[in-house]
Amino acid sequence: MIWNKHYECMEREELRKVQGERLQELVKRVYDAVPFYKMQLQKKGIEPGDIKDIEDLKKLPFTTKQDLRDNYPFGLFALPQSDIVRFHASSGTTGKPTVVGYTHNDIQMWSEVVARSLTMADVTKSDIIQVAYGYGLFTGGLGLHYGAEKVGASVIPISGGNTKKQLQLLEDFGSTVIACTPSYAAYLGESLEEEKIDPGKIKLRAGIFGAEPWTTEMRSQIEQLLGIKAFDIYGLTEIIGPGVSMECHFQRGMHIFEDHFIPEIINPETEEVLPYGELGELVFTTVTKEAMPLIRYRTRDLTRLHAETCECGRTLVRMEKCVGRSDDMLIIRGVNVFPSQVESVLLEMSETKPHYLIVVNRENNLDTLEIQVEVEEEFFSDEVKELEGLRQRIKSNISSTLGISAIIRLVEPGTIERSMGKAKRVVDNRNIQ
Ligand code: DLL
Repeated sequence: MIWNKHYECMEREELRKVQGERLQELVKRVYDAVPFYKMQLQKKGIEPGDIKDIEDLKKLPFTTKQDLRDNYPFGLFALPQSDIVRFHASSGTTGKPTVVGYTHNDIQMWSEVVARSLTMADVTKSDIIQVAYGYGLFTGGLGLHYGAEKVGASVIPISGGNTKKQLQLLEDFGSTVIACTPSYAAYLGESLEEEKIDPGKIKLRAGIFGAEPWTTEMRSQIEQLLGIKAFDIYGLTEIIGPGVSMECHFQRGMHIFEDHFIPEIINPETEEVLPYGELGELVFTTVTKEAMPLIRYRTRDLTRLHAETCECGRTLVRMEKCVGRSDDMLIIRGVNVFPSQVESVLLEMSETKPHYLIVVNRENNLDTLEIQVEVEEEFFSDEVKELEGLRQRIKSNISSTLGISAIIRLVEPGTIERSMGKAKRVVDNRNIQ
């Protein structure tokens, strides 16, 4: 089923017309209401009347995370506080959080895009959905919650963590769908085994996983552990939260809801717009958001876009799984390394579990890369010779994939700290001086 056939299957030419009209209106709106945007547009010598169709998007200035920080907390809002019905925020690693606001209409639009997303995983009113993303300032919990209610599913607002309770409700309430981060899904799967819960008693059939990068290898492991089909959902606080894009059954990328969020891919260094199919930084313009619309917001997520119509019938552009964020990329002895590359190598092997940690150190001015990964229980009881063989195989696969050598540390199951939300995969000790 398709939640909103009109927009999800619209001819691309027609969609571009809709985007153009909405863009024109957006630029007028922010020019009058947001001093920051008025200044940015004036700096480029642009008047709202200069924006006539979607082709003019590329004339507009970019917005960055730093701009949001500089205007903390409400400086980019286009409406007064009395029109705002909700705040959310994402906590950065340093400093102040990034704050966003929603009007009543924004919440409606958000529920609509999450409803479209859930429908891609065949979620209907016959489903019981356990929302195990965190509720609160983080957008995951409430975002999925409103979308699931819009679809008419029965929502269990359990939030993140409290694993024993999660398992109990899975069993007792008969949840058919679970929404959480992929790393937490892997942990839940493993806990099911540990608690010796009979998989026959669990009715789960689908998982809505996102909020952090995860590989197709991780997908297979989660699907096996939980006996479900795992779907990827993408979003970010600044744009709306979850529901910016989501993959359908064909799983050939995540469909972006382009009638609300216009995507572009740019070369992060030159800011040049790249054609479909090329890898670069994802940029979004929110054309319908009222409280805090953003023009050409640089997400720092790296991916590719594809525009061919999908077998599901949707004409919406698809984005590939994110390779990572430009600011997650590690440069180790001059070589670019993404944690997702390490994950792919590790999880291709059946002996390893989906729990790992990348530790970077600097010794005598030389960077060292250490990869800790948990190994299936049975291997630990096996002969040392076999463990050593496994270690060597991982070492050689890492070296041929990344182009640099790494210290591989095989650790016992349960050693690496579990996360109830976004997993911490990297410890970079080089910056801590
Ligand atoms: O993580 C929103 C969300 C909640 C998305 C629940 C999906 C499910 P932030 O905390 O602002 O918002 O983090 C946004 O997380 O720029 C990406 O780097 C990363 N991210 C989100 N979804 C995915 C995904 C939420 N499916 C940042 N794959 C984004 C890879 C993802 N990375």
